[in-house]
Amino acid sequence: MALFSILFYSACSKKDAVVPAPAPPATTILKDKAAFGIGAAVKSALLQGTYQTTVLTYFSQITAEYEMKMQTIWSGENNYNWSYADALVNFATTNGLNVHGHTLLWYQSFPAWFTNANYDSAAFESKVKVYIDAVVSRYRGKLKSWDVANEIFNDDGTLRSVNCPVYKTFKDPIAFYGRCFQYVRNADPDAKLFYNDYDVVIASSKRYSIKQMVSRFKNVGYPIDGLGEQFHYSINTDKTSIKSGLNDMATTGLLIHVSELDLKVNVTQSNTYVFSATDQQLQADAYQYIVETFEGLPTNQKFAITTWGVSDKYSWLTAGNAIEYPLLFDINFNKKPAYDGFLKGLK
Ligand code: 9MR
Repeated sequence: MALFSILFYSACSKKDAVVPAPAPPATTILKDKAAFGIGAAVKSALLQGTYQTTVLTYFSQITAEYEMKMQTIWSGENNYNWSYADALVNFATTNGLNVHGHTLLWYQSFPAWFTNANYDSAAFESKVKVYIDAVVSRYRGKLKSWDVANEIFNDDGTLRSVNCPVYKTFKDPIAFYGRCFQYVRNADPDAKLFYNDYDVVIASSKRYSIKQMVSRFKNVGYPIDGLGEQFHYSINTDKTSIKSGLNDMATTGLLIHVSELDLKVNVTQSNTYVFSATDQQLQADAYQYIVETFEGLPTNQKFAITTWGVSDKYSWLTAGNAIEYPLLFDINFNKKPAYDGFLKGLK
């Protein structure tokens, strides 16, 4: 009887073995293949037609290109214009997209009425706290993460002083930023809080200052969960720096966000530039390299990769009529080789 059973079951399993289930086709959709967020910066005015379909098909999260900046929302001391930010957040909620909030504090985005008031440090901070409370609590539970502060350092690691209202007002700007991270945490305890900047992987002095700030926050007890590196680079950006810089950022143990990725191809800014097949392939290779390098980070630190826009047609780099092709989709929303490079880079 036992022998019969063995023979019976082995015959069955042999039979099963010869009819393998067909392997599911490998997905070609970025958000489906990635184990982390795939983001796009969007503009609410463009969210219709093919632009909207492209966002919904390929991406899992969005960043507002300008709608959630202080200059857009804080129209007067007691006046808030929520219409643009609300539209984006409602769109995301309806369609199951995450929203990355960008950005609460940015030297370029303090409204004129605020900077013209020339507040002393106490008034400055209490107004900013009111703003943070209003914005962060309005979107509490709807946003997954916030860039709390953006671009506070120069590439040489010093604090940005030119046109920076925070620098002008505070003896110790870093301590002010730390308290702001705490205000955001208090207003939405579940949101992941990021510091965001550009050139982080290629400018080692800036990176060092960011890491020092993170250590200081940790020592004092100010909350911070992640670092964003914008990644506005080109097909010529040094790959060794990309790898060593990203790995160095990850030594903080924080979440890492490639937060504004785009890669220029017309590096000499020529008026007669033609996007050749060679450059299309170089761009695809560069996207692949960045995604592969990001994939090499510890699993629990891979927050998201966000491209700064969707189609080459509406990139901030082409807005001034420059000849550029920095994104994953061309002006007709067709996938570029860059898209395939990105896809190949995903594990
Ligand atoms: O791409 C954004 C552009 O549409 C806005 O007019 C501009 C000012 O709000 O900001 C651009 O986005 C910037 C981002 O917020 C911070 N990093 C650099 C980005 C490109 O300038």
